[in-house]
Amino acid sequence: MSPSQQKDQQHQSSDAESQVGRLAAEFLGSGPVTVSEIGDGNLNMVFRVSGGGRSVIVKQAPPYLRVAGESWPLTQDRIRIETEALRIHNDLAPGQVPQVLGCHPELAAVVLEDLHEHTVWRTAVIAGRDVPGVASLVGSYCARVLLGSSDLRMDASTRKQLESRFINAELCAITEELVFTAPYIQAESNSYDDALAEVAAALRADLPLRRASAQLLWEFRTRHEALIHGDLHTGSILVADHDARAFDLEFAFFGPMAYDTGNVLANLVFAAIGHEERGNPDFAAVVGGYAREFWTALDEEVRQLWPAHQPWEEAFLARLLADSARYAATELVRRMVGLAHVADIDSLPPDARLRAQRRCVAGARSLALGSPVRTLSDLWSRATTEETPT
Ligand code: SR1
Ligand code: MG
Repeated sequence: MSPSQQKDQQHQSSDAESQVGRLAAEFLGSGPVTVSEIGDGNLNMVFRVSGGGRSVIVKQAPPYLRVAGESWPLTQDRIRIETEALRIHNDLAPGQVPQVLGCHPELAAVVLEDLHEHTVWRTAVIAGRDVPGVASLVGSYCARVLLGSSDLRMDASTRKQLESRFINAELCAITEELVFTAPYIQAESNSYDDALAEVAAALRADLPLRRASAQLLWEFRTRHEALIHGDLHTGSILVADHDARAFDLEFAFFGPMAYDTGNVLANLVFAAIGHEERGNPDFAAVVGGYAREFWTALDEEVRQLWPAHQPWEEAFLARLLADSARYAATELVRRMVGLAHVADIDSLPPDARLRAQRRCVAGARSLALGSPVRTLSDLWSRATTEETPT
């Protein structure tokens, strides 16, 4: 970069920071504010703005995908979608997402409460830090928002009108491409270690798995069941003791409930396999406990919220679990060979990483191609203990 380009960039970023500072000022005491960029996400800029002894978060969407730059334009309407989804999820599951303090659609920015004492759940889990109560809270969050925004609990006309506000075509297209399509073809966006090239080639040649993924893509596009988070994993949940808040709702749309629950479970599988391959079986067992707590809380909350005049909750729960396993399979594959990976696996030393990657793909095949999963322990053991081909 030339010195004049560097100067331009400094100007642009200081302009952006003063704009962010002005947006946040009304939520802070009078006096000077400091703005620091704290985000490392793929899509947006995230700033912490502090002043007068308080702080808030400002999330701003540039008109492109942050990690790719201007070569990948992306709608700024994603901030409106995220803001509305946060408000709706907060109504359905009070206190289980960050509070929206203000929204500035013209600047594609939302101001959020700063949960600075919380940690990203993935960070805590990788560090082997048990945060009590969190898995159950995530289970009850899923039950509340998924049932609450579905025809099971929401008036049909309200729900239909709401659905039209969450078409979210561009962000759904990202998921459709990166989760269900690219990992099974030779796509430029794919990225994996050389050592995994053989596994990636086997995935491309795996017709049954490709069929299963194509069918899940169809279901992702056509099952408009509830206002799902759309990217719910341990990296999009902030935690403190007995508190869990789902964040980053820009992928929200009316889609299949099992996409969210399957993603939570797959990301717990990454954590458990990561710990096993790191030589920490005890913490891997703790993570297995999280998966059970998550599903138990979800099951209990669904039964609590279930409408009395709909006598089919057993069938609903059985299908949700079986479909969660199928969606978990797509997440297990895409985080190994696709564009976006997970630190639980990528941070392992090379030999352990390769073993973990192979296990994730083997577990995915078992979930996607085996008989329908009927119990959480069946899901967990198939995903975490499947034999890898030698
Ligand atoms: C280019 S966006 C890549 C991934 O980041 C987001 O967090 C979603 O998981 C998406 O698939
Ligand atoms: Mg995200």
